[in-house]
Amino acid sequence: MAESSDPRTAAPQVAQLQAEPHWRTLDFISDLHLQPSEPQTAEAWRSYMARSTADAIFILGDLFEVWVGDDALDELGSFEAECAAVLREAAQQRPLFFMVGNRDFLAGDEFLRRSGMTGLSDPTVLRWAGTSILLSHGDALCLDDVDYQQFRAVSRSGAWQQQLLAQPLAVRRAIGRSARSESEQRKQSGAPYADADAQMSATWMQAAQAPWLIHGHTHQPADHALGRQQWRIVLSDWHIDADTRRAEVLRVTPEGWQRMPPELA
Ligand SMILES: [Mn+2]
Repeated sequence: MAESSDPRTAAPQVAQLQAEPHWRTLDFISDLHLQPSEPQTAEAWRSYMARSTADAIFILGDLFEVWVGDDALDELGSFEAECAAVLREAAQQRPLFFMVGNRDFLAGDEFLRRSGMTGLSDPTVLRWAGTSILLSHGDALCLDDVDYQQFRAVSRSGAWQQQLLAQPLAVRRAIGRSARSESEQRKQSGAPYADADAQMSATWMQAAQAPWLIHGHTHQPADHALGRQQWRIVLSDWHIDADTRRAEVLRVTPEGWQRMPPELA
């Protein structure tokens, strides 16, 4: 069948998550790109996690700028260990859900265990309040980024990951730094970024029977109306420093959704 070879029309495997009956307020965040060199972003996130009034928080990928392996948690005083402690504390107040992104896809079971979060596969459909919300990081939808899709296919294989994780932590940290500077160079070169493919998004939503799709990754926060009562909602990245203040929580209740600054969420 010719159609099935086109990824745009191939239905994905969609995992399901049934919401708890008492959940009324759901928060969605992604693309915080937490890193030691951006302390203001990390502090805004820490403060939000400690104070949020949501019934559940969904972190849809790229929480970290880079994740080089769960053994980073064992390094005394590491940034990763500090962040896991913030999560563990917040997870005692409400359930936290985590989906990996393209920067932190090596975050594994040990990270989830230590941070008290439940892992979500990408995509997952959330059945909640009589509706269905499809959740994704969003990178798999950006089909025009052909080089990245090739890297994604290779890097999500168990063999590739085992080979990388067999390297000493210091070597992996160096690999992470060089991948990061490559991506900075690309950003500065002004090369255009791919957006979520419209056909693929529609195929996914149909497969999940979900009128809503929430994703991050593109750093282009917007509410896209796709049809009657159908929405693709793109989360904001977080970037706070001396000149920039970009950070948003998407809060969903049975009445609708709003984008809030993290200090008010
Ligand atoms: Mn991403």
